[in-house]
Amino acid sequence: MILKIDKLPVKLPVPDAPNANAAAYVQELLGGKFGEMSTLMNYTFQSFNFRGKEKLRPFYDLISNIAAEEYSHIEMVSAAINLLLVGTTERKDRRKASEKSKVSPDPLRDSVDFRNTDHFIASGQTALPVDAMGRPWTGDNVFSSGNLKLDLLHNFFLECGARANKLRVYEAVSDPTARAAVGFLLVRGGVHIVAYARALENLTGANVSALLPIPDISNKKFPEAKIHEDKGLHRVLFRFSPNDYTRAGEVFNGPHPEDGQELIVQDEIPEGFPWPDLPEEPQLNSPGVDPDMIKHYAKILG
Ligand code: MN3
Repeated sequence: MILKIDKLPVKLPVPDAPNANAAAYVQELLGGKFGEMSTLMNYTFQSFNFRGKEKLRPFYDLISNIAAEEYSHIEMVSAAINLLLVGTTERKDRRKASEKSKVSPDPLRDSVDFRNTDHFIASGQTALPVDAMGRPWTGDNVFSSGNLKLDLLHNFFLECGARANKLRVYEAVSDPTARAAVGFLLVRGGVHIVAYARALENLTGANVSALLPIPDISNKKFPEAKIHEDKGLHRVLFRFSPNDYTRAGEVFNGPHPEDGQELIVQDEIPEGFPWPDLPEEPQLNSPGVDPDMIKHYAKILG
């Protein structure tokens, strides 16, 4: 069972201006092969399929716990995409002008030139489970072999691949909303990289931490990540459950591979921030029918 909390894990700034193409780019971090839907569903299915819990409980607790945090990441990235899409098509102005000329309004005209037309056709200018090219997320992105060493190795690779993609989205999109989302994900994904490295080390004795960071640049170089690392968020694993998954700390322990500070499991989940207000989009009949549009057609048919 899962406990759901109506909050976001990080405060996202409201964009100065809408940016549909930035939203399309950020979709990669939601529904891409290495996006948050992939981390969420990989760890979720691995936790559902976990055998031998008696013997390996700390590893089960670690994977289950991270799975729960990933849900908060799909929520946060979806919120960022929504924020970037607010106001990208015209609500009223062009319609008023066309009322005079008797030309039918086309408030979605700008969307023709945006990278992802599904944001305007399939959705009400909102997030979708697709990548930056609009390809739907698929269960093919889930790896759940049942072999713990192999699954942990996959998860370590998945988080490093995710980190590479986050860095590239950061380089492509300078919007503060997108960068706040990426900065936070770099830090929390960084915790999960360390968690899977440490899990492999505890399971096998291999020095996986010696590979880090991948790619070879510190989160501290990015201001939107550094603000969270300065608060210690890069070495805390939150226990996303009031009473369960208590043994993850038997795997997530020791010094952080980058700055040597102690890794911590915190029993309380983060406080969270309210969802930003997302206004109606009447030109998309979202959520309801646009009264001005009806008035316009009544007049010209009339
Ligand atoms: Mn994540």
